[in-house]
Amino acid sequence: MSLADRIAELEAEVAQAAAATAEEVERFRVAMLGRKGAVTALFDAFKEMSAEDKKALGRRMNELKQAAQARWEEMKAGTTRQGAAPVQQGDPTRPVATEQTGGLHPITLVRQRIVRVFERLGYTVSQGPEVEDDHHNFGALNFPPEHPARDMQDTFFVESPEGLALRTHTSSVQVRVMEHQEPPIRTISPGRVYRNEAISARAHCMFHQVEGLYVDKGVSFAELKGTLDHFAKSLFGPEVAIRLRPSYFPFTEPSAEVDMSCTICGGDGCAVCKQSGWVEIMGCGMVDPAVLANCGIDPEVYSGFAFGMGVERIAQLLYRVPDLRLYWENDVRFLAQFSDGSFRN
Ligand code: 2NL
Repeated sequence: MSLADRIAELEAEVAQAAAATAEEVERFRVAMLGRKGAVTALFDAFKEMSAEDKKALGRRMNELKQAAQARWEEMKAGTTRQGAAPVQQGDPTRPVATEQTGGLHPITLVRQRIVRVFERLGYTVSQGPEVEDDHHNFGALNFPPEHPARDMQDTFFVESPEGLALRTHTSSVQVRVMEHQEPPIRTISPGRVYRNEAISARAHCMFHQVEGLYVDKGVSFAELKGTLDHFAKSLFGPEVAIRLRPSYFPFTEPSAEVDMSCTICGGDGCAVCKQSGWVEIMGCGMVDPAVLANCGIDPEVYSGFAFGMGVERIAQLLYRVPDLRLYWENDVRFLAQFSDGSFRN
């Protein structure tokens, strides 16, 4: 081993030295600085070296000797450095901590809660493709050929000869159900939908919808209202009320927007409800007879109601989420707040 290497070795030894008792302190002094100690031996070897080597290493030698002396004084004074404390070895057989396991995404949690309310009323859950043809997304639902919703600005088209597009609502799934199933039909269709919009605090190009459809003999607007009142109270509490405002959708007639009494201020007026006491939660209406006919159901025999809501919107009201972009940023400081502990063991 070269002298330089030996110096480095002893420098490390000095830096890491620790002593718990006076005996150990003395053992360090003897091993390093005693007449037969390592540093003393180094100086003996140093004497035999060429003038050139002495010049190169002399300073380090002196520094090492000073460091060894200082370390010895320190240890004598009873000050052991932290880095030299004995290593605490944990118990490797201990079970791993489970507190950090994940939870369901707030949109998943709220979708499940919405779906549950309707399942208990006897609704089935239906699903369908996210890439749709014009007939299921627009044609069957009474969108005239020149309707603005069919515009490139609102719809993401897929390059294809058939004019496929990302579905803009899950009504397309319900069209498929009506085409294949005889009434009575009670179904809800949760799923992702896409609209070509600039992303902001209030809008996203993808969101989650839950649509509902009930078709049978003699289905009335009063039943629609009762169903939605039950839904709002189930999710937000028995004290909330709903109101319906006339509106327009191509696939329902009559159509309405559904407002709920503001859950933040209880209807007194606040920033969330813009002082009105009411917040919009969904759209609804009686299925247009032309839509029933398009799907092979005789509108002279059957009638139906339908509704559609945004899961992000419902979650925003349930959890007071100020900005829709938070849902998709994957920030655990946001997501961890919704963990219901169901994934813990
Ligand atoms: C909204 C409004 C709505 C429907 C969806 C529907 C489906 C069929 C026939 C007729 Cl197959 N209607 N769905 C009806 C009214 C409103 O959604 O604001 N969604 C986020």
